[in-house]
Amino acid sequence: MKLLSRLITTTTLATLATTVVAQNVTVSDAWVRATVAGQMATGAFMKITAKEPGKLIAGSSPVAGVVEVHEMKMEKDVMKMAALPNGLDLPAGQTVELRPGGYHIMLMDLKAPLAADSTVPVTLVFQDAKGKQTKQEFKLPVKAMMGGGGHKH
Ligand SMILES: [Cu+2]
Repeated sequence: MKLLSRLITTTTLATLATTVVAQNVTVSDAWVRATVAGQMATGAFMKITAKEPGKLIAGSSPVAGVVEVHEMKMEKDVMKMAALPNGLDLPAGQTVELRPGGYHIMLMDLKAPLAADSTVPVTLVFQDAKGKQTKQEFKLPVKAMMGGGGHKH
């Protein structure tokens, strides 16, 4: 896993807007929640639509020591979140929404606070049905929290 994230970090960076057409996936409405000093984790959210069935299996970012694909759900009235061990399924032609309170990309071990109106590079790793992996970097806009529940570890 360490080696994988190092490989991803050294991948050539592509400058991209928030709406991107990759080989297989389209990402739209992407954003990262701003953080305050001392906050060690935040979430990245977006809509992902895959042309062919695939998975979002991993991510990396220079601003975070660890990036994971997470799921958040209610369990006996308690919000819990956990990494998805097999990645996030992306059925063909269906838009999968990553949003506060649901699936999200977790940025942990943050190296500095993420200020609203800045951008954060995040590389996502997708895997197709044959197991082939593709990486794509996104420049995600940082936005202040818009109401709703917190996102705590
Ligand atoms: Cu999380």
